[in-house]
Amino acid sequence: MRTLILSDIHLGLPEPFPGRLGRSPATLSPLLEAADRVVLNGDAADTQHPSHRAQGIELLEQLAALATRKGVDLIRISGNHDVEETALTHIELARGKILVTHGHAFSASMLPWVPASGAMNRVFAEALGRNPPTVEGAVRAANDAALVQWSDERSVDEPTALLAIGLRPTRVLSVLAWWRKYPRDAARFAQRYAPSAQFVVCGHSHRAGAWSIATDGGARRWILNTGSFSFPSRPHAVIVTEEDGGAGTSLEMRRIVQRRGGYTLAEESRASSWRIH
Ligand SMILES: [Mn+2]
Repeated sequence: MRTLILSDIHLGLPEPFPGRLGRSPATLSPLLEAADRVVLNGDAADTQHPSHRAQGIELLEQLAALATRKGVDLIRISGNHDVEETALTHIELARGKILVTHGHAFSASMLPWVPASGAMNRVFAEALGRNPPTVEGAVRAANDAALVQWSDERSVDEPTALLAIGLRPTRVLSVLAWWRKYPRDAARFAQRYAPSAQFVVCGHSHRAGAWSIATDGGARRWILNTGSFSFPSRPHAVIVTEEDGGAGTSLEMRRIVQRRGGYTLAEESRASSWRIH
């Protein structure tokens, strides 16, 4: 069984940067051929964005139909841009050794630079206190908080928010600090809610990479972040291969490149592969 994990595709959001392929079922099609099942690990489409939701929902439905035609299982995990009842909060692979979740629940503040951040953090803290102390409880609390952003007119427009960051150096610093601590937050989240997870596969921060993190008094964990399809990030995929009969599981992290008008996996990289026995 081969599982391909992608995140932060943001279907429905316009791509204003030249040289980037648009994100559509057609351009994503080659990736659907790379696995038996594809996990959309959050922010697959902007289904909560007041002005992009119709387009996001339509493209997502087309992608699901394409996956069905190709015989690929498509699994959806909620992100903060696509909070929905029908999406999962997370999945576990290799008997709990791999946790796959979007990542907006990792820290007390999911987007410290947006104007609604204070209100979002309050809703998150309150829901965390009410929900069971599980991955699902924590992600559901983050989902409640995420919805606050989409009801705040000042917060919905991401490019405007990015511009605002650029105009205010203190905000740049807050984003950089948040980026820096994000892998550690992910490791702490796993330590607390999914202690048997040796790997956390996430997205959300739009910063792709692999980090090995030791939490205080806890085990060392790999945090694998698949980045984003939107500018300025570079999209990556994590491929999990579970061998028949439970002999072992391997993980691989690959860049996604633009080739012949579509998105496709880059050549194998030996530096970014792991094995679980
Ligand atoms: Mn996100």
